[in-house]
Amino acid sequence: MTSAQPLRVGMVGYAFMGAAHSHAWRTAPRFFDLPLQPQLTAVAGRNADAARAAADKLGWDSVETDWRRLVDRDDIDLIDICTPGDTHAEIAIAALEAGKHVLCEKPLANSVEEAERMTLAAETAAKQGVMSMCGFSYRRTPALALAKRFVEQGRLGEIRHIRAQYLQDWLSDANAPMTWRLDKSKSGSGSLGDIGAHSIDAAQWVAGQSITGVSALLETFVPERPLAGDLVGLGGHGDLSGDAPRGKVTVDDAAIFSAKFDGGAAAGAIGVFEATRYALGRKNAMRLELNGTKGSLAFDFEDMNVLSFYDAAESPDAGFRKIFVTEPEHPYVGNWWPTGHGLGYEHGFTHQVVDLVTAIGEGRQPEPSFADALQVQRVLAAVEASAANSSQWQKV
Ligand code: SOE
Repeated sequence: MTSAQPLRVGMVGYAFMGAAHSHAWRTAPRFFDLPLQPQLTAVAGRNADAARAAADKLGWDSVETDWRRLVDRDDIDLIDICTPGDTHAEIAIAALEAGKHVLCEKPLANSVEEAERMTLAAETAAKQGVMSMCGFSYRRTPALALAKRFVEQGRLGEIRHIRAQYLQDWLSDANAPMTWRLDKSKSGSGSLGDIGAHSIDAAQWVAGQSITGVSALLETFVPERPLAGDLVGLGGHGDLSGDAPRGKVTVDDAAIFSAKFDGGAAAGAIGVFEATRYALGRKNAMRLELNGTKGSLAFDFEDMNVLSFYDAAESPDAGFRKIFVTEPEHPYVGNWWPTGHGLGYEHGFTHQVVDLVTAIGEGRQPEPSFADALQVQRVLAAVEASAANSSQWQKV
């Protein structure tokens, strides 16, 4: 038994992300020494039976049918927001004002205006020791964290090119259902905010540079889809019977954009980004490649335990070296399995909890902060503005 003080968590939402977060809250203290001991105190969802079933399955002690109850409860220290983007601002601001720490899924909000209000609330709360973080979980993939370490060690030199792709294919089927991710009023945007936001955050974080301007193109390939019924997840089929109603897709299916980065004292990199859920055969190809004056790095989540590194100081025919990121000295890895045994998608969420709880315990601002996530939100808005204006260059 640990003697650490409890950190009593109330989670809102319990679908895909709620399940990933629940796993992380349970697992983190079993593999890492944390200054506070997470407790899965309550989960909130509007449907009492479904929320109860989720609580039993995912390991939560109690259930609420209104998230406001979590915010009001004295036995909750942190609110974990795993709901669609249209609810993030209201829940996060109410929680912060009630003195609860907040973990909020990405993208932070559905608009820059909401993200600004959330950031203001976060900065005000931080002065009282109440912390907040946005869930860009890929930062916690060991190979990407190692990539950042290499950049900080100067092993790439000055970064010239940043190439980021996030390729999935779960919407390729025109009969995949019309879930909330395809409804702009709920999700804010489509591939752009759902997966492109991860690429933007990861690229800026690994390179240590911010995007200053973009030129973009957005496309919606399938304008209507069968209504989802009770379906909330990815893929599957809606109601395909006869004249069953179809819903209008109001978000982008794919986004591409070029970008200019701010390199500080050095010349900034130029970047290309692509986010789509129509790349047949690509399941979760979250890829990032950086080319610098001394070397290059390449990562693909479909081979997530590998970081490829090209070192220009070596003989050119040495080519890219594949680093199997499973050594104890690699980020996060030492707390898991013996050398060579690899990690998966869920570990990013576990590491996210580790970093969040450690920062809260030490009274530090966790990263990415709401301010960091607001900057990503500004890039998303600039991409949309450019695409709406014939791809004209748009400053962030
Ligand atoms: C769906 O595209 C999704 O589940 C995203 O919402 C997640 O953020 C990403 O990690 C995996 O893909």
